[in-house]
Amino acid sequence: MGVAVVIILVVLGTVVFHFMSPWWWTPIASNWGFVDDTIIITFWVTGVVFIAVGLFLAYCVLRFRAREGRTAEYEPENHKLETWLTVGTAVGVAAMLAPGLFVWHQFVTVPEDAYEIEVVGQQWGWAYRFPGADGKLGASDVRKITDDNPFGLLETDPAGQDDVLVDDVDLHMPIDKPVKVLLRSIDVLHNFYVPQFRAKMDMVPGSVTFFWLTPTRTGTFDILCFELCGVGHYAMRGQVTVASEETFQAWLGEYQTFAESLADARRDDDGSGSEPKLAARDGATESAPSGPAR
Ligand SMILES: [Cu+2]
Repeated sequence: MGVAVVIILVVLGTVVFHFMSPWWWTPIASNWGFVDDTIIITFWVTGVVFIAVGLFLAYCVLRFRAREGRTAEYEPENHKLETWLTVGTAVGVAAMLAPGLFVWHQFVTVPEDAYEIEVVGQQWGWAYRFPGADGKLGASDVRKITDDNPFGLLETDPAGQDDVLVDDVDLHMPIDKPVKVLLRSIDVLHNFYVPQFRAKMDMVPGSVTFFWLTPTRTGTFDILCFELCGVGHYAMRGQVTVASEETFQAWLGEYQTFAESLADARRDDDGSGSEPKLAARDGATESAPSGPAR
């Protein structure tokens, strides 16, 4: 009797906790509401099965408890019951997996008019690149990375000359516009994650991964690295601000293009100020993870 009561209390307590718990997702800020829906469907399927199995267990403990003269009956086959359990399990698993296939199809089908931006991950910080007036991001190669060219852009690619380089962990995005986020890492595995966007993707050195979203709510949200990437992993954070197109363009206008930053860096290298600047950069590298080493 006691065991059955404990099982029933565990089932009831779990259900009450699920609905009363103060922990829930942070309010969504992108078009990926379908991602939340699939998780809620999974909660329903697993919740119903959990309650049914828990209550059935309590019933069996009570109904078939040990009594004087009662013996267990051995019944290895029950075709009717097995058919029901197989069909029920198949329907439950399909209900959990099928919505995920639909949402994944949407997730990898990028709208034609999506605005491309690039996120570059590095132990332990972020940097961003936006296409210039030509609307195209230029080619890059990690082997071209130097102090003067931290993104490793190919100087021979004209499409890259007007790319705007944001060497800062804070990112801005325009609202209500599909954005294709191209992801690149220049050292180890990272993962670009903004919880409010309900989208994330691994960043793999040597390849360019991507996801897309349409930001639907203005605000400033945390950017987290979601892949354990070294001792400074916890500090690999940034912020993304979703704002109007005008605010976004004004922010973007504060940054230099690749051609401008290269010319500036080379002018600095030629001048007398180059030594202290490089020394300061080396110092910053050694003091990581307090800031991005670049
Ligand atoms: Cu990381």
